[in-house]
Amino acid sequence: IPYDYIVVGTGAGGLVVADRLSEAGKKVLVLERGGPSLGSTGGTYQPAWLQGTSLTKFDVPGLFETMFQDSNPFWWCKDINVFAGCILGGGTAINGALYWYPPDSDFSVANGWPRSWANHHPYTAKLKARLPATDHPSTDGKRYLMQVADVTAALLNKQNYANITINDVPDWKDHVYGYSAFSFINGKRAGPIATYYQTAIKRPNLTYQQYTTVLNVVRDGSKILGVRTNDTSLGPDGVIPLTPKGRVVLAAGAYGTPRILFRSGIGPTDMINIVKNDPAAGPALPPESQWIDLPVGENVSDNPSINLVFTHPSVDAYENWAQVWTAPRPADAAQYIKDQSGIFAHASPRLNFWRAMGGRDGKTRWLQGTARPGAASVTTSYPYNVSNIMTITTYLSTGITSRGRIGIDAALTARPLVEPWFTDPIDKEVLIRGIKDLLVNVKDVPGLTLITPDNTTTIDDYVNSYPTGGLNSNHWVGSCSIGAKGSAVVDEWTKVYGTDNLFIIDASIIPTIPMGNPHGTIMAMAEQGVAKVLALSGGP
Ligand code: 6FA
Ligand code: ABL
Repeated sequence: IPYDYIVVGTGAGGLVVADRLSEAGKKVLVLERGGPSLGSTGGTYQPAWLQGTSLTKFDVPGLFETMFQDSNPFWWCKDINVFAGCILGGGTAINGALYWYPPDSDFSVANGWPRSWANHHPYTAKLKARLPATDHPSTDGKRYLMQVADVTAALLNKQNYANITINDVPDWKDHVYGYSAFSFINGKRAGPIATYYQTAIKRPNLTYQQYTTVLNVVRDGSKILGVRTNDTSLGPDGVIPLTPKGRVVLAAGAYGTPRILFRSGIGPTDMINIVKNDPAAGPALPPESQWIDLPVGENVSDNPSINLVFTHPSVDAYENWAQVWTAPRPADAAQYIKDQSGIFAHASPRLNFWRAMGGRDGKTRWLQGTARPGAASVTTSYPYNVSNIMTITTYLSTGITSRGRIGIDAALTARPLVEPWFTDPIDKEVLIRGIKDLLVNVKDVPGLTLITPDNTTTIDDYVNSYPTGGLNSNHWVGSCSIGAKGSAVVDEWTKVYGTDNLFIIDASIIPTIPMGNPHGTIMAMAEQGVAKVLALSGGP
């Protein structure tokens, strides 16, 4: 105490930042509200069949679907009303770990990035060196439970899709499919926790404090003096100070970071007034003359997604993943314990595909598909064989024009205020057309049957009556967008406008939805973001 840099949050953004700042010799404090995840970080939560090993729920890829089927899901943030990980690694401790090297479009001027960000290649190369992707995560190099990939490939082969290794050609995203790629290493969840965190935590100039929630930054006008936490043993009123030239980097996620800003008097006045009315948070606000009006929480996007459920006689639905925690298939469990090979070395997805689509507004939107055994829900009045079910989730991706807003309610719970899916009807039109195109050849794949929607429901009706929350893809970006003064929250150095030394490096600064599931893009962004922070003069 005090610190050169205080990093708030240990998700996809925060861990990269913590590692690179400490590598540069800065005195760094990392604050995380959650506790351990992977066994290597002190995590211990495991099913009975893994007793005697150091493998946890978070380590074992094949336990991914149990994140949604557990009576004590302590890893979810309880004060964010969408799925968000409040644990070491954030979303990367609990996600499906689909991992894509970013295409150039993920950092293009056309997609809202400052020109100085366009050459992401050196930073993406740094990420790849630390965390290579794999599309064959089992330690024996074989692929398991691949029937869903074969069936989906058979469908796409009727439609002139090319079969590629997706991460070998990140910019090729039109009519391609390939095996799902993951951020797993040695058959286990890795991501930034098993890589960046491991080097960061060993450095004597880095302090890691878990189970500590940052409530707000403490500031005098534009100058940030430190952070206020919920732990009064860390300093008077829980406040931890910065060195005179010190900086704070917020990496608390697309919901967590805006809430910290609102509680620091930064954001739209309606949100700060909610804080003002809160008996605990209100008194910590700076005087109204120091409030900083920025579009925090606006410009939010997330992929709208629709599930299509099928059966095929070759598919092994793996009991819809319902047995993997309490009663896994014995041979598969034994194989995984022996050498981290087999079905448990994969998360549920098996194949991914992309195509480009034109809209009547002249814009191009990309459609992504993810195919997996099992299904979150089936709606049909016809009989079907539950042991043969599989899902193709269709996501609308880069190019979507719909935007929403996130904020806080009177309980200070972070939530969507305007849901971001289909606020532009053209997004919906394009997704419907993409689904119809995909389904044209179902009849040409012997044995393939669409069961949700069933054959009494049109695609238009299915999409139009889809429960809005079900459109959520958990890929929130844009709530603290990077961009030009006046319309954005952070500048090209990731510094919050109107402040001297407050930075943001997490999903919230990404201005438009990336091409694929975003944690690879977020880590590549963080490599570039932290390099810019270190290069910006005036710091420690
Ligand atoms: N992304 C992918 O690329 N592939 C996937 O397969 C994938 N799947 C999922 C998924 O299945 C689920 C259920 C969810 C929720 C997300 C998925 N994502 C996937 C998205 C991906 O995980 C997120 O986009 C990514 O993790 C976002 O990275 P960020 O760095 O922006 O934010 P995080 O939420 O990861 O981390 C925030 C951290 O800050 C957490 O550790 C949290 O505990 C901490 N924090 C929040 N508020 C704090 C506070 N006030 N004080 C201290 N710490 C705080
Ligand atoms: C992602 O990127 C999405 O954010 C997740 O929603 C998705 O997992 C994973 N990757 C894997 O594709 C799905 C599960 O497969 C479903 O069982 C679950 O109902 C859904 O997440 C919840 O959003």
